[in-house]
Amino acid sequence: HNGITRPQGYTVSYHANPAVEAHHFGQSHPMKPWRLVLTKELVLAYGMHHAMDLYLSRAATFEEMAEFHTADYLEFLRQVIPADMEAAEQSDRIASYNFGDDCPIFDGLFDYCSLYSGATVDAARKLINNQADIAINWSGGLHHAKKTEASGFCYVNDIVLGILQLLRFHPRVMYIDIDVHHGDGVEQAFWSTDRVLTVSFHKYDKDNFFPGTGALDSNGPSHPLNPGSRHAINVPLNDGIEDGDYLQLYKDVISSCVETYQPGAIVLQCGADSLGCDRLGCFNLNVTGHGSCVAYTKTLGLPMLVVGGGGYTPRNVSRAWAHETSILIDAVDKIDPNIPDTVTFRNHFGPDFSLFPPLSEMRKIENKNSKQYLTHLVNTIREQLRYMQG
Ligand code: ZLM
Ligand code: CA
Ligand code: ZN
Repeated sequence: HNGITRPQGYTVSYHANPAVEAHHFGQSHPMKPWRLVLTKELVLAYGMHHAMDLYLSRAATFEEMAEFHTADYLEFLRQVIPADMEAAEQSDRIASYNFGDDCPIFDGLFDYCSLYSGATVDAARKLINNQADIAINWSGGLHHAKKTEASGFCYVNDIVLGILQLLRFHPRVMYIDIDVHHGDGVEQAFWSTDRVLTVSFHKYDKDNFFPGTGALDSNGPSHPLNPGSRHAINVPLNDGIEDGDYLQLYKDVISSCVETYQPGAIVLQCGADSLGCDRLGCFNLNVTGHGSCVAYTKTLGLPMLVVGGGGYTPRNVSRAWAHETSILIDAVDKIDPNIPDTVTFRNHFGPDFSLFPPLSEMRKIENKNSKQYLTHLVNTIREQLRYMQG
């Protein structure tokens, strides 16, 4: 192998199950679980598995998922089949649980959900049992799912389940979300508690970008009797933000949050739809810029649960998550930025075979975030944090 061993002095666990990757949301649906195949192949080709503990994740049990979701919803998720989509008897419940074009009913839906959720729960348990310092599940990060409702390609909220595990041990957990969409499901799940601080960076345009929530002044229900009021931080952005500005903003916001909140653990959702050239996204981040946020978060030295999320240009999703795996095992300088020219990789990464193609230049979206606006965001959030302290 290529010399990646275990130089880190800390333990990284990697949770995956190839059974997740085989599921299909349907023709031309943007969510493609096979992007995980590409990610895993890169991780293995670079020999990163030599520096991590690999776990074949198991399916979360019904009871584990019922720590957040209702039994009614889970029971429906377990028994529904694609043909029910057209069947009149089920149509009321299908509509009320929000299944449809964004959240289709496909073969093996319940297995898919319980497998990606099991991996996040396993990862969280490795952290609380002190068997890992950093735990990774690229198949998780499905931040839109609600207690009784599917939303935005998400059915079961594995992140909420993972945080509930961490709360068994840590008094305070901080959640960070760099997916281009607002992490509404996680925010909502914890907005009545002061034991979780949620922070989402996202494109915000109330009427024209999903899910339409996450305004700067949306900090959870504000009431003197709600301990969770002000424990939601939102960083609403406009189109086209670039690496340098994003990283500066990320450091300014996250350092202030950590200083004030003093979390015992961090959950980082690494949605790769914030990269340039994403099919659904509208930012101009490069693989290196996205990765710098992961690298900065790692320097905080806290136990860290790292999950995936969105990402709709599969070759770039796999580039980002492979690069971020190398960051988490401290092996960036041992990774060849030229992807090996193998049969599988030729189709996806040719003709350049670069791990770091210039995404921000390939489909340039005008940067609508002025320096003045970004300064305003940081100042407002620091003000919010002062109020949060009481
Ligand atoms: N229509 N097919 C991000 C979740 C984003 C809601 C507009 C559905 C799509 C999109 C689905 C093949 C995460 C909305 C969209 C069409 C109402 C969204 C199926 C194309 C297709 O071609 C498509 C028939 C589909 C869905 C585009 N949906 C683009 N954006 C968002 C959800 C999830 O990345 O944050 C985490 C994993 N939905 O904008 C509509 C309003 C449904
Ligand atoms: Ca986000
Ligand atoms: Zn997204």
